[in-house]
Amino acid sequence: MSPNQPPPSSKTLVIIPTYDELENLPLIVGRLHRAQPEVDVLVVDDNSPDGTGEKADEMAAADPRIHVLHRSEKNGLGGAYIAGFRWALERDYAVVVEMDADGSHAPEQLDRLLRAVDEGADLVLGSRYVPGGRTVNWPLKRQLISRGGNVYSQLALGTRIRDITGGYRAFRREVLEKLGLESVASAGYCFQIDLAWRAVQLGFTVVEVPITFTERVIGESKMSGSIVKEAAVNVPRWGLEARTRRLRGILASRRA
Ligand SMILES: Nc1nc2c(ncn2[C@@H]2O[C@H](COP(=O)(O)OP(=O)(O)O)[C@@H](O)[C@H]2O)c(=O)[nH]1
Ligand SMILES: [Mg+2]
Repeated sequence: MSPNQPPPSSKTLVIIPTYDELENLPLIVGRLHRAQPEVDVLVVDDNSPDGTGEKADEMAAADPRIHVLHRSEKNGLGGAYIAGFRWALERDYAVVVEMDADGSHAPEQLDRLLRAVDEGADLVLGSRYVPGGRTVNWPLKRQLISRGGNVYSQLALGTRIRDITGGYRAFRREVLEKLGLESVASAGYCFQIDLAWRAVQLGFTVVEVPITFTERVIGESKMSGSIVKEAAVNVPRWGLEARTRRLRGILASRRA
């Protein structure tokens, strides 16, 4: 990059999906704008019964950096992010960030992700499981599901990514343009695995940077058993498909 050109992170959109995060939303956006005053925010609300969507509208009316996308019903994290990504791609953002509303992803650490993008990474994963990364106050059950899900994914996909299920990430827009958003069907946490795996397979540079994940203090988690099941079924299938493709490639090149 030429020294005179602004870095990609100078045009960043942070997408925050919300479902019943009325108290958390102003806190997280306030922290974010204190840490990174230049970034725009898109709240994607699934018609939260607690009025998060109306709160987001109020905030957007008072601050031109804040935008809101309303969806009619609770439809999973994946659907909310896809809608947000489309919104971003219709505008001229160079970097798009995923961030939870509940404070688990520290806005004060966003600079780590953005720096890695500016240094050339295509997709930056905030990682709890690389040196320097950690979790705070996370119940043992959730830690086990998360660790287990990552080992499972590493084996099934043959990837070395340590934290492929995390949801604090920065995408260079080119990645979102090429991922094939229209064919992403994953709704829950396997959405995160799906996207990172697609980026790896397309040959994008995927980098992990350490983050501290802090369990929410306010509100409730939307994690459920069906979310775990969705990942458990899909991930080995993707691994098998990738291995079959590789094998076919080897066989075809031998025949040639
Ligand atoms: N729009 C939308 N946001 C959701 C949905 N499910 C979860 N979220 C948001 O996604 C983020 C992470 O969810 P959370 O329940 O904290 O998951 P956990 O951290 O894994 O327990 C939070 O900002 C939630 O409000 C959904 O169906 N629709
Ligand atoms: Mg959470």
